[in-house]
Amino acid sequence: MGFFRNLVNRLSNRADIDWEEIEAVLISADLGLKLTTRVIDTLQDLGRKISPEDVHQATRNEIVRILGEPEPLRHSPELGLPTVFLISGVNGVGKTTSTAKLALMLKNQGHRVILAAADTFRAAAIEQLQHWGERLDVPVVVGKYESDPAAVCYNAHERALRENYDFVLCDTAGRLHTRHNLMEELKKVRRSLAKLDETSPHERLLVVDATTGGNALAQARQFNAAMDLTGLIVTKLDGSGKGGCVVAIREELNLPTRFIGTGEKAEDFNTFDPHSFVADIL
Ligand SMILES: Nc1nc2c(ncn2[C@@H]2O[C@H](COP(=O)(O)OP(=O)(O)OP(=O)(O)O)[C@@H](O)[C@H]2O)c(=O)[nH]1
Ligand SMILES: [Mg+2]
Repeated sequence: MGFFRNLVNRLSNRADIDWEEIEAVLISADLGLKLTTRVIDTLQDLGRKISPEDVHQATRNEIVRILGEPEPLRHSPELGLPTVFLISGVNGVGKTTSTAKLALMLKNQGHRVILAAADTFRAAAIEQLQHWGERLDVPVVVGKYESDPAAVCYNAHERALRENYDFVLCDTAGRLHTRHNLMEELKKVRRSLAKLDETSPHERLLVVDATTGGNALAQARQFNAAMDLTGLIVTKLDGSGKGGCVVAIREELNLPTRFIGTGEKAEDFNTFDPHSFVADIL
């Protein structure tokens, strides 16, 4: 955040336009190379002395164009079957916390939510989600340590159908022995969730940490290839991350950001709104 302030600091007291400086500011905001190049082209086409306000305006126009309007979720519980979310991402990005935060948000909207502790790779991960479940008063379906995560998700889905839950949120592992194993496991989880409802999991969300910068885009490419993602949850926007990955990932992979995490507490979570995001990032 604070892109514009950063820009003014860098560009003030300069007699000439320093295109490299402008480029450096845009790149450091994680907005991606394509956007940066287009902004510079637009500014050069103006054919006059460039002010920080010009850069601000051109960047803003590009971001607004790329992000568009908020997108509705793919499935709504009014249709009668539970809506299933598969939450994935590399280790430590905030999957488990975001799953719990999302559960609280949906519960506060009056929905019945059930969680699946599908990170069976670490015993502590199961306990972590169970702990959240107790705090939020939301049931958690678990399996044994090192048991099949696809079975845990299937069981949660089956229980949701049987007991009329509106949402099933599946938390998954961030690390297995290899990244290849992780992708294969996620594919298997996805297949098992399709057994009871072929349109499930309706939302396949990747969690990315805004403070990891350009890495988020690389992660999105990899998970999208394996999982055909439907969107993102971007966490740690309260930290040093600029959040530009939201724009870069939308531009390259057309993946909308659905939710954002802005702190460690359960309440620090919101539906993504492009308009307020633009205001914040600039
Ligand atoms: N400041 C901040 N911290 C966050 C946010 N989301 C998660 N965290 C913290 O990030 C750390 C990791 O969160 P987890 O939810 O355990 O991450 P994970 O992706 O489930 O991690 P693994 O299961 O190990 O892969 C915890 O200390 C969280 O409190 C956020 O939006 N802001
Ligand atoms: Mg976790």
